[in-house]
Amino acid sequence: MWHNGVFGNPTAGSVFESRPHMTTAKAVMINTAVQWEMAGTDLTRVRQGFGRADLTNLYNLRGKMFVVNETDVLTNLQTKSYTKAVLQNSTDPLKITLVYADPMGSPSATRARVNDLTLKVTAPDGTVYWGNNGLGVGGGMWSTSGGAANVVDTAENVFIQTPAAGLWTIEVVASELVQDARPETGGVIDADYSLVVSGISPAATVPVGGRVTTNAGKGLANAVVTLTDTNNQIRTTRADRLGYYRFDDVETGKTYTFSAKSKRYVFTPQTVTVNEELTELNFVAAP
Ligand SMILES: [Ca+2]
Ligand SMILES: [Ca+2]
Ligand SMILES: [Ca+2]
Repeated sequence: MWHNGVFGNPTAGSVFESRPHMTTAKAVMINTAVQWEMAGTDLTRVRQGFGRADLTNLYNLRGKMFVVNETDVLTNLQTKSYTKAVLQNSTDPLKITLVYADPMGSPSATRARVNDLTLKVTAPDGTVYWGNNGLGVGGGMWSTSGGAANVVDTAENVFIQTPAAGLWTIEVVASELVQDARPETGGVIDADYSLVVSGISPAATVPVGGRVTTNAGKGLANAVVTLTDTNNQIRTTRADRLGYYRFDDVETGKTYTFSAKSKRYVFTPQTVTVNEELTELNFVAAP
């Protein structure tokens, strides 16, 4: 499925070249597994894990999914935020899974995990769900709100059986990075992760904005900013008196070219794939 680009993912020449990261394969399996009812002593979380892997369910959800395949990176205490829409007529549960690969732990440590990434989900009405809260030992099939950040597990889930329609905010927080988990950036302690969200509309909209300034950082009032999509549909907005501009309702998962115009100044257009709210898509005039 990955090689066929079923999740809107990039692919390569062969099935060996286009593979998801291990954490993504794990996150997708957990996310789309079918749980048994928690009943008696046989089907507790300890006994069933996150349920039975279900490829049919995975395939059927492919158009209602958002997948981060270790492409986003955090340094200590940074947060990455995603906004995803649950549609009015959706009958799917909202399931969010974060998986990260932890550096090797020490057998003598009291806690096996080394780094701590954390999943926090905020409903359209502001209710907060922390990863794995209500899902652990003695818990049920679905998340309970409130609680606290999970500091133990390297797989964190938020499962909402009947999610409210509207925009949900999903945050991945690097609560504690003590060891490098990304050798590709030597000398920098950072970590990547996989995030799988199912039960959402892939066409969620988000605001995109930023500031238009001179080379010296002075905001350019009334600068005209243009957004062009791949079908050459154009939207235009004007910066306010401090140079800030904003487009509401930009469809996510698509690539746009943004360009700015202001008298006497020249700006380089920017081509961006919008996957989340952008607040700092800034234009600085050429000197
Ligand atoms: Ca955590
Ligand atoms: Ca690194
Ligand atoms: Ca990695």
